[in-house]
Amino acid sequence: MALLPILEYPDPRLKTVARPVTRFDDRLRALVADMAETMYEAPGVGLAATQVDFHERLLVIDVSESKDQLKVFINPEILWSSEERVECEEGCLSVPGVYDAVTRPARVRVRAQDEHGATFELDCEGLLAVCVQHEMDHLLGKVFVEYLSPLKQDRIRTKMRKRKVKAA
Ligand code: GNR
Ligand code: NI
Repeated sequence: MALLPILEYPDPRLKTVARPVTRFDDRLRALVADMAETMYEAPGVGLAATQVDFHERLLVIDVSESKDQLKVFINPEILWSSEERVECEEGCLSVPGVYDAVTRPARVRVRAQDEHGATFELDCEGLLAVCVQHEMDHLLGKVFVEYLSPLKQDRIRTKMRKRKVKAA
């Protein structure tokens, strides 16, 4: 097990579009374990492979209070989205300290594979629905701040640059 470094916005690698996972092998299962460890340690409720510089369609989520309900989604697809929308205050481990409201479909039905290649479908609502959509955006190279106004995005980039200077 290992903690993986998390890329921070506006790192251009966060714009990479992930490729489908084709091999359900021990390497994949080790990556899933490392991503889960990294998510729990951060702490966060989700993590996409893109954020740890692996450009494969893979994400982990745990929205439970007890932090013992790990969900692994490999090659996820949204089969259905509700017409109903919901606004949620989102944050992102790749944009630390930034939280803002994003509106998305309230419920989604997702098809994905687990770390052994078995296909499953899951109906998601609440924070799980928000999180699945937020993570799937990462796999397409999209960070939640891209839903905000250009002015806000500019302010966030400035804030992140100052953070990086301080850390250096
Ligand atoms: O930890 C996280 N919390 C969160 C809160 C509201 C909406 C989305 C998220 S996902 C985020 C972890 C993360 O950055 N995943 O990509
Ligand atoms: Ni994120």
